[in-house]
Amino acid sequence: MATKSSNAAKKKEVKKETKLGMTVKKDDNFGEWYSEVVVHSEMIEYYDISGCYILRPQAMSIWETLQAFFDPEIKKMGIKNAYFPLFVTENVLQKEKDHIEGFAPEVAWVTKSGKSDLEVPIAIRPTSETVMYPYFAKWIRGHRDLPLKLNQWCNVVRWEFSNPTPFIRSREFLWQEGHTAFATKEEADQEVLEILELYRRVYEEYLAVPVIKGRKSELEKFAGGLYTTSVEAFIPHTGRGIQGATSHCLGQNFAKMFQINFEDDKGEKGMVWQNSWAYSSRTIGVMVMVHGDDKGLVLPPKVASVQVMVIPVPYKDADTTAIKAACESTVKELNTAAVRADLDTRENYSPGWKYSHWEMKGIPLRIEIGPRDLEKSQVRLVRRDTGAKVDVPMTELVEKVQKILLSIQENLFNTAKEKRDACIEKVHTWDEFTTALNNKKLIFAPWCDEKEVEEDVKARTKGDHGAAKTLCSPLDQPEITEGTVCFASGKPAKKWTYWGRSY
Ligand code: 87F
Repeated sequence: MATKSSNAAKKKEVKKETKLGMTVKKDDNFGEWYSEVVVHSEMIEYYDISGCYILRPQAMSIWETLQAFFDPEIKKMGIKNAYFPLFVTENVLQKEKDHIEGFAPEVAWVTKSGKSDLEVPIAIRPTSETVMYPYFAKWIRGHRDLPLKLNQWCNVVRWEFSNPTPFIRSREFLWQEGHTAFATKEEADQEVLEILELYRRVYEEYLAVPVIKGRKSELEKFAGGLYTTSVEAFIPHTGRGIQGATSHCLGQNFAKMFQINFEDDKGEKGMVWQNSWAYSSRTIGVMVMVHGDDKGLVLPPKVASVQVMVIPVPYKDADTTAIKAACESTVKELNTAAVRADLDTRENYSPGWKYSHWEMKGIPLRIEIGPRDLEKSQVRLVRRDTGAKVDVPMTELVEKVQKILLSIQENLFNTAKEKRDACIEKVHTWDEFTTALNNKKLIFAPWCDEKEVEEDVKARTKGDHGAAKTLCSPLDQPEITEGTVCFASGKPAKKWTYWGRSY
């Protein structure tokens, strides 16, 4: 039997834990809310180097789920995994000097081993073009060596100085980087779009985040490439766009720089056409920002390592043994049907405390089992996304749970899309543009597609919250009707383009 003093100790412990709940509302202070969610959901632990974060199992399992989707998909396309070194010499890095110029401040260097200076400093890869392409030049000789299609899963380091944010902008992050070389531009063009479609699926099918597939402007594209495509997401709470992933056609720029040549079937010399493409651990941050609420994290069932948490609800003199047994068999039955279910049997926490605890961690569905449920041979299901409760006969457990998980996945996407779409504002004039920008809109405008005009828009919108820029021109273009002019320059419009502030 528990003594008075040990009961008091238990209570104290519960109280201390209770303090770990969410204290900031998403609407009140988005930045603090985000930090609180990623830490309290146990995805992130802050580290003693600014801009570096520990990815805890809750985060890593999501990364692995996305990898388990993407990796087999690219293998079906004939892309093979490889691993290149983390380090690159200054000499090789400088080969890309025209494009690296803007990036140079972000490159981190190793200058010492122990107490002695290295003979030459070596850089830590910020991306691997310069690491890989000298070997592409070596490995590609004739047309039979093409296409060469490699991918690597790795970390990269970019010593960012502005506002580090877990997942979204960190100094070290995880990504996959694909690097491919073809004999013809047509093959390269086709792959760019195939990869972009996989990125759309990562966001929309797994993370339940709607994205726009589009092409980057000349100003926003990767300067080393020919053209850049991307998937763009939007965060309604901050009114900012965020680049979700990129798929570049590099053209022959790198082939020239690194002399990646081949002999075609007629014995004629040619230069390869290249692509590169990447998505990173930023995907997870976008998901958190889009779905999270005042109670904490909200996980789409497809990426939740635990989809269902079963919680026993023992009333004072209820048969706790029977309740526990029912909980255990519920978990077992769900696991057998490949539903990822777990059981919280801890006795030093009340059911109510557990409800908010697992809500904060984003578990999509909770099952409560109490004495009344046992009597009626039912369980109570509570959805994380809507809070809706439904009592389900134990005989229909698996079927109902599977159906609800699918419905949660669908509802998260639909809700996110509705909220995103409600932020889209079509504008035709500069006045409408600035008003929409101040109202945190995702702006859709006819544009003349001139670099100088985008630079001008940037300059004219510079302010405390950052300037407006193009996010992308959607691949799916509405018609430009006769006489439509650019919102910023008044010249004839060439395309419809999304504009806004961005991360
Ligand atoms: C930071 C420091 C040095 C971006 C950098 O997008 C170099 C760079 O080249 C740099 N930040 N970039 C562009 C990366 C282009 C490209 N690389 C392969 C991708 C996809 C994956």
